[in-house]
Amino acid sequence: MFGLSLFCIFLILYSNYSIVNLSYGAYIKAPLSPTGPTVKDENLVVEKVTNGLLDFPTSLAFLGPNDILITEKNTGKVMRVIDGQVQEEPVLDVAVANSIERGLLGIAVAKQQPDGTRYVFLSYTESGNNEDGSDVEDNVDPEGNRLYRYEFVDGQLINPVLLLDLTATPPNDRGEHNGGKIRIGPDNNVYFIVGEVGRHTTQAQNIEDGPEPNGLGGVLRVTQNGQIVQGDVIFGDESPLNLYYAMGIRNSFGMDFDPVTGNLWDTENGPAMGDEINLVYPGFNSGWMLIQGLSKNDLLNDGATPEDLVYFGKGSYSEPKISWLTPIGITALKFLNSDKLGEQYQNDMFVGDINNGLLYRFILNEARDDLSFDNGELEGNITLLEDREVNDPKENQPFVFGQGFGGITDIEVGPDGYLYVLSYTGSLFRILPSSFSSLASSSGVISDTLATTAGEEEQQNMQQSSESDNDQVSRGNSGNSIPAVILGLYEDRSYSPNPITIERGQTITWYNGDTISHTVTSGQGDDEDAGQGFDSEAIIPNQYYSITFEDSGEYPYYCFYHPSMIGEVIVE
Ligand SMILES: [Ca+2]
Ligand SMILES: [Ca+2]
Ligand SMILES: [Ca+2]
Repeated sequence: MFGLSLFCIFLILYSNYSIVNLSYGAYIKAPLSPTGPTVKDENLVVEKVTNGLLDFPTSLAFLGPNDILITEKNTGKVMRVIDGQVQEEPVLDVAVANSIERGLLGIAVAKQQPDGTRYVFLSYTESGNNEDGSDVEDNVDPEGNRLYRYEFVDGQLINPVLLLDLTATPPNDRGEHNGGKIRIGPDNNVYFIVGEVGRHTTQAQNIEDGPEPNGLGGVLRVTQNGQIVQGDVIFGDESPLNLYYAMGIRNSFGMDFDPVTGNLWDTENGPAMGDEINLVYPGFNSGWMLIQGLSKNDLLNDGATPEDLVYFGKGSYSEPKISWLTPIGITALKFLNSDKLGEQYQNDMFVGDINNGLLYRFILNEARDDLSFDNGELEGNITLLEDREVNDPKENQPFVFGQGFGGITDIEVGPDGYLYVLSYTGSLFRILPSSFSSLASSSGVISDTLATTAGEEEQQNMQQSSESDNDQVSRGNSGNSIPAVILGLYEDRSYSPNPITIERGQTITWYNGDTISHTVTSGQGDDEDAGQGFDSEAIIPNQYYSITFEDSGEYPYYCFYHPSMIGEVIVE
């Protein structure tokens, strides 16, 4: 319908972004902001910690101050970062299946044993033939989703002990929902969260006439030696029920223990709806695959209520503390057990997402068994949150603490008490008071701006963006560029103004003023040739995209991710 010759698309901010890349949850993965991540609190700054890019980092853990281990999803390498320098040689390189959400996924470092032994726990989808990616390239089934204990000795991870061996073979031939995060609990046991691995439908997924639970779809708990934890029986005393701490979990990329109460909290991923934050008590049943999100909404459209779930032992259902109707691709969860960012943030919960690259802050109530919204700390319309549901991306606003990180895969608190944020785009950032920032740099941590330390790809993006920004400014000054704003999910009011009427040769610059990524894509969602005329791909919050229209005509457009968002350009 439209030829590309009709358009001069002079600004493509995110050339490294691809909407056909389905890895990590088939999620839209927010690119790193060309100007670097920022936080709202002007007393805090974001610094880049790592000098050198990591390959799709998934999790991090501290060995000590400025000494960090980071897992790489697709290579199976555990990289070490000392004083900001990514060391050339990995401390371990395992063979992983790495399709979609498979790979080297989780890491936890235990407190030193009395004899000086340092245990490091790793979770990964082990390759079926000792080669990385053979599940993709040669269709080799993975060996399993496995939890290992290693010892950290002389800069190497050695003496692996297999603690948990779960199937990684999905019924649907895909590689999603392997979970993978690991935490050491206040009881010194090892907690491991795993999804239902490509839609297994056992009783642990609340399918009453399904097979017996197989260890998937829950939080599992073992001792540091891989033994069953003795004491109160939660779901049952026979294998594998005696491994489960919680079940009915579809998939997760984040969990942490509240440093005040010791309660476990998690993030859970819904399908096309119903991301969640949950308080995970022993016996928690999250409801999948009969319930996702708030049960009263019946988002899965199956008419199921909590009474229809499968309960073992002390199992019981609880509603999420908050749920998102439109998924954000919720990922990491970490409590800031430090006052180093200011007392007002101490013990607050920080959460990341992969779709938008946003960092969220949640505050708990006084009893710390629920989230608190009406606390005077959150800005914005909190009355919209009384229903415990983010019905519209605008409702995220009170929680948004920082942005521009690119898809976030992990969050940790360092021995320095600062908040560390890992981006799938390959860098680790940390948030600290601006007054301490220069001090940090003199102590050897890399604190240069992105422009001087970024990898090649990042630099390319930045050049494009700064060129384009100049372009946009100069055109704006000459009256040739027409500003437009992307507001969010408001159907034909999503883009403003709408329609936009311009003359031939004029340029429109869309600014994404929403809190999630959107696109400007030619056509409508059900058109066969949608996107062939023009396609911005993801425009992340606070970024711009411009198109010059050379020929007269009417050009409908929409958001690829949210097809109900529609607009029109009329070129006279
Ligand atoms: Ca490897
Ligand atoms: Ca749930
Ligand atoms: Ca709401």
